[in-house]
Amino acid sequence: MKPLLLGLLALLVPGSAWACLPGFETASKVTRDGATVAWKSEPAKIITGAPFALELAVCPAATRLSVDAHMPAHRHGMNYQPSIRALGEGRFRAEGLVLHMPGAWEFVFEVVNAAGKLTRLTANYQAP
Ligand SMILES: [Cu+2]
Repeated sequence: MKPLLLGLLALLVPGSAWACLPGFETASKVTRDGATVAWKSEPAKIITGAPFALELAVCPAATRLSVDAHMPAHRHGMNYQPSIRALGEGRFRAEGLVLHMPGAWEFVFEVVNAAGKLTRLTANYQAP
């Protein structure tokens, strides 16, 4: 196959949208209604009970993003409100997250795109 054709095929493969967000190709991701959120924690391994940060990338680039976490089975959230900073080009940094107990957590991302449409995405996370 000619290289150009291979390039066009690559554009059709889901996940190749990550070309618009370099550095997040292997990050955790969730997609819903055409919006994708990718994130990497800092430190890379989240320690239960210790604060951590998330580097986030939204595709297509969002104008606003909120990040939260809760334990659905226990009906409670985190004890601290994380702060979130827009870094431009669909990238954000959330700081001050603490998963204060082991068990099943759910990250909740709310994305607002350039047209003002809100999409709520969730991702399960098992805290050791
Ligand atoms: Cu709990």
